[in-house]
Amino acid sequence: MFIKELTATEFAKDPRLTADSVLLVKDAISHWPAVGRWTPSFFARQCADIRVTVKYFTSAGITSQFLSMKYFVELLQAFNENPENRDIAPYCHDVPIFLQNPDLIADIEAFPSHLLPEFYRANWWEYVQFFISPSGATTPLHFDTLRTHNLFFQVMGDKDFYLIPWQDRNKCKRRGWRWFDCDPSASEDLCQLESSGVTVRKVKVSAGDMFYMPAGTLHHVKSNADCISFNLDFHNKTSVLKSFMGIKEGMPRTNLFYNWLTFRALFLGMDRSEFFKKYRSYLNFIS
Ligand SMILES: O=C(O)CCC(=O)C(=O)O
Ligand SMILES: [Fe+2]
Repeated sequence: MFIKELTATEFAKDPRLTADSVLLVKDAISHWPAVGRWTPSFFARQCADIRVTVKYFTSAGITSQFLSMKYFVELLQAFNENPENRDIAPYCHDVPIFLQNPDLIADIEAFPSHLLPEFYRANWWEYVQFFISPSGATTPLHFDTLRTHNLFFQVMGDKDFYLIPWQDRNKCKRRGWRWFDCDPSASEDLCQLESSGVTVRKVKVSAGDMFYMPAGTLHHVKSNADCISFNLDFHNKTSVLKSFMGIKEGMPRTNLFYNWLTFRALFLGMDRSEFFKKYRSYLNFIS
């Protein structure tokens, strides 16, 4: 797996994503008002009553709750006072924040929508999924369920991404469609992976950075501080076609619906608002 790291100035000379390499652009978004302004307490004040999905990635599996932002931030602060039990790290995970509070878009200055396929550019903010996590919170190894590309923005704190290429997915104790029973940040599991010929790459993504993972990249993500991030999962024509091969590997039927819809959007020029009416539920789809 090829990993490119560029400064914002270097990236500005050739601002493109290439599907065969992971890309880290240092300080690409440091100038956004959100960087510096957005903190958990800011969200507790500005978005107190919006309802957010709070996930717990425990050793026994994933559980989730639907809570107010204010209450989630109280849980995060309580966890920070007593962080020993990682199993109860509350993680505000995959929240379509700009649909819930469009005023926040004003804190994003010059979103790089030119990096996306034309279809997504005008309404990029509709597709955003947002994350707030305490230090120590971990999203276990997985790939993104529709097998989309992932453009990721780190607004506060830093995260370690442990990355494994798509081609190695069946060497990593795969469970169902997209989860994996191994922890590439733990030395024992890492040794096992390496002895099966899997190379794990670690990338630190810090506040102000933009990060891109090509479709299907496996990632295990650990927060090293209170973190705020958001991503945008998107397809291009190549990735949406490849996504249909997931049928042979146990991809859920619901995914087939969203990928078929996206196929129609990208190949057949479906109307944007018609598309989004049907796609909207994907943003609350836990899989
Ligand atoms: O930041 C995280 O903990 C998870 C991020 C992730 O899985 C994603 O962006 O798809
Ligand atoms: Fe992911």
